[in-house]
Amino acid sequence: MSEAPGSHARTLVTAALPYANYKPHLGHVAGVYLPADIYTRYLRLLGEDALLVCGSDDHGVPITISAQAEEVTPEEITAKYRAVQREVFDGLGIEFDVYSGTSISPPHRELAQEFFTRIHERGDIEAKDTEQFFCGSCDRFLPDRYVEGTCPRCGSEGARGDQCDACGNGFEQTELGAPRCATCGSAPEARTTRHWFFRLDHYEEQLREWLEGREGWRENVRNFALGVVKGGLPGRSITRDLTWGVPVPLEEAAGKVLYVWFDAPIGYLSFTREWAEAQGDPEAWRPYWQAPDTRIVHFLGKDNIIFHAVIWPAMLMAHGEYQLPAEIPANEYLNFAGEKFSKSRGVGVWVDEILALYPADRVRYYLAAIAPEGKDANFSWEEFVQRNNDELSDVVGNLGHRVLTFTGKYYDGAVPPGGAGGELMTELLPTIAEHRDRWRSALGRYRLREALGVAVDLARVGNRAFDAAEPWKRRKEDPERCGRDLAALLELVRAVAGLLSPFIPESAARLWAAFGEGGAGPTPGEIAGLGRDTLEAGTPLAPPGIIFPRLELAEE
Ligand code: B3M
Ligand code: ZN
Repeated sequence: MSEAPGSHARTLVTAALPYANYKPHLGHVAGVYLPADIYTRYLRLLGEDALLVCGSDDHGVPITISAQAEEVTPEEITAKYRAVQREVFDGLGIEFDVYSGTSISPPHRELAQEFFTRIHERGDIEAKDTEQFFCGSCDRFLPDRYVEGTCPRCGSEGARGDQCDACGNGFEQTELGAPRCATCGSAPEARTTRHWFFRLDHYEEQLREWLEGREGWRENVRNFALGVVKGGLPGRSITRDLTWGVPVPLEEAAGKVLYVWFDAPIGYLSFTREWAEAQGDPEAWRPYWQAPDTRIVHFLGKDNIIFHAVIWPAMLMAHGEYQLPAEIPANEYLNFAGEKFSKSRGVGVWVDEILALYPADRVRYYLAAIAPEGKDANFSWEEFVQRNNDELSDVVGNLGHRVLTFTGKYYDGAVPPGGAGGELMTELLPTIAEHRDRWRSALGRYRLREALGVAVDLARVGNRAFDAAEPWKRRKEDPERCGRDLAALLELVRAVAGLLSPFIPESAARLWAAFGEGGAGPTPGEIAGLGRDTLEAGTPLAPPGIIFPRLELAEE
């Protein structure tokens, strides 16, 4: 099953490599980068060994087309956007252990070439003379998105030479209907050129068996991949007539490079190796990729499923030295006011824009609360403000504030005695444990929304218990009992801070710091519900003030 803890010793978490030609918007963040960060933080809270790797996807036609449009070199455009991407992720507290790029990562070229060579030597790559579109007026071949036309599978307009975004299918470009050059619009001619094809058909059986065995996987991922495999896998061209990319390691292929989708996933490996080098332990990457007790988890958007669940596993099967992906939690899309995010049409919200108005944790909170897991989600400014106010300010913030302030004021700013074994503690501890188990199970199944809901729900339980305990009355009638109640409520607040910490790490640490433990976050044992201690009586409290002030809707 896909529940996290268990038979593995470590987890390598990856987030899809964004092409180095765009600034990620909230849609990218919500579906891929934030979930990967939250999941990694969750594993670490459990005391597990986890590594989060990412970087930019620097090669291929998406980059050369953008470079041409911005009148800069591919090196310049990739450096520019890689820096932009780092800034976006930093701003949101998305912490990669390494954020590199496929054109700058030192081991990348050699690793990608080695993949090709090995697969070639096994007889799984074959050369074929093919017809490719060539634009007479631009005087060049038109790989991938240099050519557009009608999708041969679903009939949509605007399909590109390598893939249709509408149906997610891949195909050979000469299958496109009504092809035209994406640069100048003219109708291309077909010309013969030699290319190398990965014989995916050699892996059909193995892929089918493997996919059928992936029981805990999201159905959308498994069914889509199985459908592709069962539909039959034609050989797939993995070379291109381009100069930007990883050169094909064959003499007869001079002037050609590897298809970007062949080298990009190898970036996960290159970046892990780069991370190991930076640790001063060049071999440290091995257990994450080679040990049978490792788990490789790829976070991505649904348009990348075919590459990660079919082609990349086939590459790994052919190569033979690395573990296959353990999980592929692919997400749906985040729309903006019912429409797809679109830079050209100015639809959507960019990270720097929202961070200029609101703290990162409020953005993280809302995006996790509406995470596009089973279906597309929708961003709305009103809902962003409302959920932050109704949930973080009124439920979590209110609970933390009143429990801590009340105790601070009437119980000398320290945990009152008698909590352990007290009436309310006896009632609340099992509830806390039950919420922690649900939270843990939801995150183990990549259900961020559900896990976050459990954390907020625990805070609701706390607010109801505070109301029922009526400490404003009881402190006069039975101050010792009231003290025991407050000790139990403090315990609950601390648990809420722990459960929220992967989602809103900065604010959770501030809440946690109220208990005088330096904001270090809960210990793994506490989060896992194993051998946890209750707060000691007399522990000094440092109420943090208002952590979640109510938000106003900014002028648009
Ligand atoms: N670069 C897709 C994208 O940026 C692609 C992902 C690669 S993951 C190996 O949208
Ligand atoms: Zn042209």
